[in-house]
Amino acid sequence: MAALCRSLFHGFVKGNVYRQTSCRSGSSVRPPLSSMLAAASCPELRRLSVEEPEVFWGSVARERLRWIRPFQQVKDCDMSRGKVSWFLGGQLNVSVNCLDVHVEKHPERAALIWERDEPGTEVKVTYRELLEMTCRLANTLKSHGVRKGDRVAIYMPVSPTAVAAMLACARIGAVHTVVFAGFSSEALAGRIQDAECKVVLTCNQGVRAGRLFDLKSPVDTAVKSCPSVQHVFVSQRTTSPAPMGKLDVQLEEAMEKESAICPPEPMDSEDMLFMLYTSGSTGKPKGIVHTQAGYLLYTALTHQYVFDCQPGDVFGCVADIGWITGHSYVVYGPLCNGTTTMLFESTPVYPDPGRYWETVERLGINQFYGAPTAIRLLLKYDESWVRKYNRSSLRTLGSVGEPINHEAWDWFYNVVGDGRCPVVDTWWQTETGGICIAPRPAEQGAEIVPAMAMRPFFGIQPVLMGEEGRPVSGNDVSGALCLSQPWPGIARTIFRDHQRYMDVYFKAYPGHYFTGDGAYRSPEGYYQITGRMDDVINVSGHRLGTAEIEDALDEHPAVPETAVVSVSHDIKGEVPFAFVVLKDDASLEQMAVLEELRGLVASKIAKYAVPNHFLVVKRLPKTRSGKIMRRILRKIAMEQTDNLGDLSTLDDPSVITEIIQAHTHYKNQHKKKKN
Ligand code: 7RM
Repeated sequence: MAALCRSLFHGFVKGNVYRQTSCRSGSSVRPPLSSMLAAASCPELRRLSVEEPEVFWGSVARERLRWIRPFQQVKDCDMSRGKVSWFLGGQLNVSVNCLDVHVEKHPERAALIWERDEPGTEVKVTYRELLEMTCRLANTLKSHGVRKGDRVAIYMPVSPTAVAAMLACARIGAVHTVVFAGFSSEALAGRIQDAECKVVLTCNQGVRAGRLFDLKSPVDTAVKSCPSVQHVFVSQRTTSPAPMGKLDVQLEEAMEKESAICPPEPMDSEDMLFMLYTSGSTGKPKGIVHTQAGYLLYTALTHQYVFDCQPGDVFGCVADIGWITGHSYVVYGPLCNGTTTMLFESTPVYPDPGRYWETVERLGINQFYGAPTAIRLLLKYDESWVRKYNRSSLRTLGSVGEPINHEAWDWFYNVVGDGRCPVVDTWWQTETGGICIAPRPAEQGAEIVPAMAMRPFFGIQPVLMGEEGRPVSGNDVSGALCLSQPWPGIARTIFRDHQRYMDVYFKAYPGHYFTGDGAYRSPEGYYQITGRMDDVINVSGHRLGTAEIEDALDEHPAVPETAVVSVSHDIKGEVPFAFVVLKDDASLEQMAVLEELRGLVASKIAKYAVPNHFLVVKRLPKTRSGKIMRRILRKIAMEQTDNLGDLSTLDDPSVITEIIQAHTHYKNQHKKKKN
């Protein structure tokens, strides 16, 4: 591994380092980090954050958040027991920090710019207006019986109403769980049931790339199997009327009737703010739980420092609110910092591949934050789609969700940013709450190495673990990426399953948070993420468990067993490849089976989870103890059969030749079809 990383990455680390020359010098332009810390340089802050986390985080939390009751203790954490608490004894309200504090200072500043699907039809919402919407929505929830601690499902694409719904929950102490509007009704139902949501918020329809899609009917189907749901609030996104059933409440009409003032609920620092489901290597998606103060502080601080975001900036993160990136860098971080944040409803290629950059020009976006998969898609088109738009407002470009390859990094930096804007490759996870490893370009003399996440954020202490489960020291080494110190943004538990939280994150390397990713530390001490070490795959930056897909496929009556692995894809990064064992009397040439398998995955999970490849095999390679050896299947799928690695635990080696033959046949069929 180390040798591989060396050959891949060493060359440009030496030869191709971009040093920021025209950077801002620390505390003079940005608001003081804290009066006590203001004089400190960034390296000093970094040192303080790791060596004296209580001093660092205590000062930052006092300075940057408005407290209803001050906290008495900065932290009480013991990672070996999976216990994390920050700012104990303190009370605050997240919506007050995201709205009221800004309304006092700049009520007419745009909080949101809703960049709707149709270019040129954007809608601005000021901080004053967003507070009003949030309060009306909060009062609506309250008058329908939603109380502190109740769970609220939000199945809506990004829009001001969806943001107001999140903040309304925060205002009254309810816990939101946003479910990406691309998930199937069954996936939605599973989440509503697990969280026992009292109400669901949705829209009649969604709009994307000029097409309308239904949201109300998947909700109707889902709630049939969700006895906890008492009301479904339906927001009217399009003019098409949605059939209204007895659970349904028209959201805008209900909000009209409510007061625009809603007193904020005082929340303990460690009360739940939201939960968000994410895929793991085994089992059903996990309800990742984030709490109030630590999460908010961490997203706000990372948002400011990683992107060099200044008050009044227009921040353009194109993520959907159904993912953690949307929570932390469309909603909570930017609003806590009083920034104007863009809500992007469309796609990178609608109506044409210039959409992002036309939006940058029209809205004057200062920081653009997106996914490598979109960059890889766009760089296939002519550069003129970028060049014809004025991008001089841009100061920082950010990438998130998966490793960014060199071609994409270079294009982002040179074409989009004209070689003028630092690119920050930001590594983090649903579980980390906010960015953990990323360059901080605003620091004086900070250098940026292409396609490297590089530097741990304040308070983050990465450790690379070797095969014997011990930290590997020194530089130019690889290992399992762990974080050895608690930080305020880390998830506190898995909803109603603390044992699983312990097992997944704290068991492999006792006392450390295990990320599931592998990483390489360069000779300069910079970090490069090398990818997942478990059975999680990353399709266009979206996390999927191979086990989830297998579970869906295995439901087919003709399918006794399947194994799903990932293969590389030049735009999506990775795509699922399914090895399928059929019952004796079935064959995949009976197209029905194949279509049924596709349909199963789409309906149980989502369309993007449907495998791009299906290969029928007689048997799967297994260890003597019966575990499927996906590692070998992946090599076969990737056509790397000259080195299959250690086969000593394999039960019956003849399986391998069988599968390789089937795969060769499949490839040839594929080629024939293409020609
Ligand atoms: C923010 C987010 C997390 C997983 C993570 C990694 C991968 C994310 C990067 C990355 C390489 C990056 N949350 N990942 N960012 N890999 N470089 N900059 O994506 O929970 O949905 O996914 O995504 O494998 O563990 S997530």
